[in-house]
Amino acid sequence: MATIDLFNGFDMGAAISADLSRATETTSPTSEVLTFQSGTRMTITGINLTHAIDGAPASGTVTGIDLASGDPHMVISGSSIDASLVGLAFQEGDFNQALPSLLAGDDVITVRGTAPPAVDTTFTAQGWGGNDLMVGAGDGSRINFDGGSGDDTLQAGLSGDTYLRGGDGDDSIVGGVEFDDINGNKGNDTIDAGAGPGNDWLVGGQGDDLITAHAGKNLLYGNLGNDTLHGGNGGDVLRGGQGDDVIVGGSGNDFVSGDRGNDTETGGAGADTFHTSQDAGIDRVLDFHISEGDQVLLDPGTTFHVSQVGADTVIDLGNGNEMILVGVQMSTLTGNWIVGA
Ligand SMILES: [Ca+2]
Repeated sequence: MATIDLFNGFDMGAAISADLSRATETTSPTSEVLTFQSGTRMTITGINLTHAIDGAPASGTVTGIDLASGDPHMVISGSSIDASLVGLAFQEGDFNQALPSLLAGDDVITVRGTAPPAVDTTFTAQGWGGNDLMVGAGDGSRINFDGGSGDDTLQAGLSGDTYLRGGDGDDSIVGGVEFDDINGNKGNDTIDAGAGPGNDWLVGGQGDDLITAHAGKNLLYGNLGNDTLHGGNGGDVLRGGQGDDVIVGGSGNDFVSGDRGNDTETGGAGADTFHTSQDAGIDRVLDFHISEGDQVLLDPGTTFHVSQVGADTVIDLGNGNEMILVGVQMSTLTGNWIVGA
């Protein structure tokens, strides 16, 4: 496990491809201190290090790297990789090539924001392999996290906007106060939009995902798998995608669409729109209240037939596709309760 700290806007994705021509270097079996032509200074620490004629690490074990160039810098400690992999990256002129090896394990990656007054800085970090913990600490920055493979935990923390990607594995992702753009990607992910009315975009990706929003007008999309979506307060757009989904709109005027599969939908308080179509499977709406202004929305050209089946109103869309308004008497449905066809 390595511990990685990124300070003041260090960009793990781009910053280390610069000029790696060495101006000075000091080597020993436990360290290598390099100054590049660009002025960047790097300290490599390790065990039994040897060094090639061109100065690159040749053998031994690299346990840490401190890459400092003025204010933005990165400190890696607790790593344990073959020094030749770092040396090879040097020879290729691209230190980034060493990162997948340096960060292959279960790492703790922390991005540290700028001190007030806040500076609009973007942090970019990747977890690569392993089950990583990625944390935003501080204020005034936006962060761009990619967990990579493994079951990762991403915690935005910072007050700025976020772009959070879970990658492979069963990830747990928590957004920040402002706008969050979150995608769990593969695996069974747990996504929480975090505090604040950020009007977030929350996508589950593949697998069976749990997505929870809070205040604001959020977009929740379960995508593939059997997903559970909670919209929280505010008028949200909730789409289940494929699979059998459970959707809870919360308060506010929500747009709820189970999409494909057999979905269970609850609009909550407010005038909610329940969308269905002729390939939507069998969807059950648990709280259709015409008194709240709830509506059923159909695609243009949809053909349908409405009937009372026991205690429920059933909208038959043909070919086994139905929307069931649970506990609703058809005789109470008047006015524009069903629109769009
Ligand atoms: Ca890792």
